[in-house]
Amino acid sequence: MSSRVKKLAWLSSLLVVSGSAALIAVAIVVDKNHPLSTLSPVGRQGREIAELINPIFIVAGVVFFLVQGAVLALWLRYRVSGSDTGDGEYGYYEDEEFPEQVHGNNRLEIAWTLVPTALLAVISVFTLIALFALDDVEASDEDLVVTVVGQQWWWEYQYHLDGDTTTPPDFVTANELVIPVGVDIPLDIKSRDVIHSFWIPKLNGKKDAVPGRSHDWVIQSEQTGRFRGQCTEFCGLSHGYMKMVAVVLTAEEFAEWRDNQMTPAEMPQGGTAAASGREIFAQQCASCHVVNGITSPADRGGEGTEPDGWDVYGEFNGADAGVYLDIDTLVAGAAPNLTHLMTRSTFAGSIFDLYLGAGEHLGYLDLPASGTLNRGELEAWIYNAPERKPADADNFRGMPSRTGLSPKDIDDLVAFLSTLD
Ligand code: HEC
Ligand SMILES: [Cu+2]
Repeated sequence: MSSRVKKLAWLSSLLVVSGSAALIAVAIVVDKNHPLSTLSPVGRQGREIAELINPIFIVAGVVFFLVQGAVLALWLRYRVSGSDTGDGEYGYYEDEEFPEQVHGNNRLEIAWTLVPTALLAVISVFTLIALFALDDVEASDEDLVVTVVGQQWWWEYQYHLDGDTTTPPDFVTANELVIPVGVDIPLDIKSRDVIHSFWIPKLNGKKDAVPGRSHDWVIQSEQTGRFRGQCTEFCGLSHGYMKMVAVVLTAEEFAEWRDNQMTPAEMPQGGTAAASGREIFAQQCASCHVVNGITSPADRGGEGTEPDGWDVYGEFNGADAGVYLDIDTLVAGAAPNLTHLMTRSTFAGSIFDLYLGAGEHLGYLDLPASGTLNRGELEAWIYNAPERKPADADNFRGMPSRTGLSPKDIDDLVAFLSTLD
């Protein structure tokens, strides 16, 4: 064997060994406290997944060490170790010392076929049991079904309090999926444009949002709190910024939140900053955003007519186009419903906090009254959203910039938005 080949052999063995060591290190330090960790579930379905991962990981770990150990042992045992011949080549066999050459070994081959087959068969039984358990809905008094609509690059939630997803929703919100604790909430997952995937790791696994289809899923949490999620199907430019939060409230808090979400916004009093903000909103924002009780069908081009961009959105709405073109459904089809913007703790695909230090310190329902508005971020967003989050507003993806607004316009707009609690 030439010394070059030998060096290569050394190098590759080294790579295998250090690579394995690195993998083990990663596996050991996997951060259970990470907000997106599946290894510290708080929901029934999430636990189901973790209980499957742990034993399989142990079995896979044993197999890993056995195989790597065998590779190492064979390498050490049959390593070429002749003496230097002085001509720059060393470590080759003389013909008579060549190890005995064998071909085929039935017993070994049958063993290494049967053992993995048996292992995988056992794993698949448990996997199937878990898979069925994941979208199985436990009966409860709650009729609520939430239609989750993914789109580039944020999530919309349409609440159907009677569980009937074929009728218009009772109210619509964005980015933060609010649910009561301890109850299975069925989800009906859809997409308006491309394939996305809905994933709140601590509560359940991933479920794809596919245009033209409706996927059933269910979510449950045994604890109150805020749990982070992330779109996990690459969906273009701002895919990485397409996040969401599941907010789990007690039954009483949930009822309070729900009743508030159903109340339309009130017109600001004349002469205030909020009132002039509302006027700017009607001109600059209401073609996309709905504020129940304040924006009107005329803002979006009037009933029966298709405002600019509707054809585009209608097309992407696919089978659901009729629903979104119906002004009474509260859904603009293009932008988050802002009726209760101030009740959310995050905005723009949950990448910005709407309140400073929210989540850790304040109760969710106290945010509008006692939270400190993240004013700088909100103003920057209104002025030039594509700079804060890459988007393609010319093609109706994301929010356009409004750099024509004066500082006073922005102040007024924020004053108006602040009334939306
Ligand atoms: C062409 C349609 C369009 C117009 C016009 C528009 N927006 Fe938006 N807006 C969007 C879209 C789409 C999003 C979601 C963007 C994202 O999260 O990536 C959004 C997000 C927002 C959000 C964050 C909402 C949330 O819950 O995440 C606020 C606040 C907002 N817009 C305010 C305004 C204001 C104020 C105006 C007028 C100055 C305006 N928008 C004009 C389309 C529009
Ligand atoms: Cu996505």
